[in-house]
Amino acid sequence: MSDKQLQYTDGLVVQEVKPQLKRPQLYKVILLNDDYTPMEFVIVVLERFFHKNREEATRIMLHVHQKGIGVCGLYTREVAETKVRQVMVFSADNQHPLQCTMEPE
Ligand code: TYC
Repeated sequence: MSDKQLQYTDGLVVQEVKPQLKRPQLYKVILLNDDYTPMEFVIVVLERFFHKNREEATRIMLHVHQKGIGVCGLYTREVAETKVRQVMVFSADNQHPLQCTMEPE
């Protein structure tokens, strides 16, 4: 999307303009491993807030369990912030220490 574009007015080429669309910065929403949150709870988090099916949720949960960290999905900033908040509130409400954070892609 970095090519210059020609802008047309009344059928005449009048000027070169910058492309008007920019892709938004995306953020990785990240889950962190801990020793206490039940595996089943993490799978439910991935199903409920990240719309993963059980198979994909299980794969991501096991990746985080084994590697210590893992990506749940890529989102624009405000969507990512909402997901992080939803996971943190849901975990605290259920007395689990599960940590969720975000970082620029
Ligand atoms: N390590 C946890 C256990 O053994 C499971 C777990 C997986 C916790 C992923 C957090 O983000 C996490 N019960």
